[in-house]
Amino acid sequence: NNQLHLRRNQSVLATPDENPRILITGGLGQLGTGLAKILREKYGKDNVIMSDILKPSKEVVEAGPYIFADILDFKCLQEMVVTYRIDWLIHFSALLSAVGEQNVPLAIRVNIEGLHNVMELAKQYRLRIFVPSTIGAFGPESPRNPTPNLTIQRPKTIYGVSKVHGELLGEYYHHKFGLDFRCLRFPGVISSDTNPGGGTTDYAVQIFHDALKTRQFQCYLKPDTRLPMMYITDALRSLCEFMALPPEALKQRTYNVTAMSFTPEEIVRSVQRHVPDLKVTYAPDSRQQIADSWPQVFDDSEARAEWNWKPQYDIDGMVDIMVDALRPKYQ
Ligand code: AKB
Repeated sequence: NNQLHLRRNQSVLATPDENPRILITGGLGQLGTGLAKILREKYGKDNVIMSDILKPSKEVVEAGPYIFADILDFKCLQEMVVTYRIDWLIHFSALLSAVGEQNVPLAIRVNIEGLHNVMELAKQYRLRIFVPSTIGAFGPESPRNPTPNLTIQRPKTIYGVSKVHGELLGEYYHHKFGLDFRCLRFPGVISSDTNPGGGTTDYAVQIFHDALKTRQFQCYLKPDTRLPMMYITDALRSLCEFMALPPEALKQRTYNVTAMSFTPEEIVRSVQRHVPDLKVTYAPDSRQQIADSWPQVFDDSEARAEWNWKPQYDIDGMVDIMVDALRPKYQ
């Protein structure tokens, strides 16, 4: 009954000819700024509201609407959804894998309580909601090479546990209340203009800064640790394509997406094509154990088959563009 009621309301409220108004939480993280840029080009500057608890730069404020939003404050979120007449919510606020292990209570509050707030809000106001998941939602018992869309998920980090919870709760709300929940499981994302923070895959971004700045890089993972990765342009495009699909085009609500898989040794070789005198040492720390429990190769064949997902960047293509983008900064 609930579902029928919701569906009926949705058809009354739907405004398919108008651009959606979109709220991005955790907008100042690695993915938010780039995503806002693409969505603003597509749907209009004022239709994309960025939010975070951080003080924004001048560029962020000039690029379009930016407001303070604490995802732990339900009333504040509710007020924003009503005031800006939000249709889609993109929920990026989260503590990543390595930093989550340093502060488990905070990770539980942000990643789980915060998620409960946005899910409830999306249900109440019939929002289309996107919550990213991750390769970190798998664990040592999952098949690791390749890791299929549907398999055992017993993650060993609080980040992974919170992401599995998000996947399951979103799918439950979809099934029970007709909520338009959408979720992509991302691999490590590599970007030049915004940095990741507190993840296990961050070494694959740091290497570019250190290689160009000092010609030296110390890697916190062993040379043969294989992990799935993706260049940010591919990651953001997968998200935009996925969000634009009509609900009836989705056979499921959670998909693996990826572009490549490499080890530290392999990315070092690729970077050395540009920085031949790069020297690398290896000093594995607690992040090694996390990486050893994650997928090595991610199987995204269902996203490819069901909504034509196709990445454009392989390892060398990604390295070329990263070096081009960052070289001027260190010259
Ligand atoms: C992390 O390393 O925690 C993230 C992820 C793969 O989800 N980059």
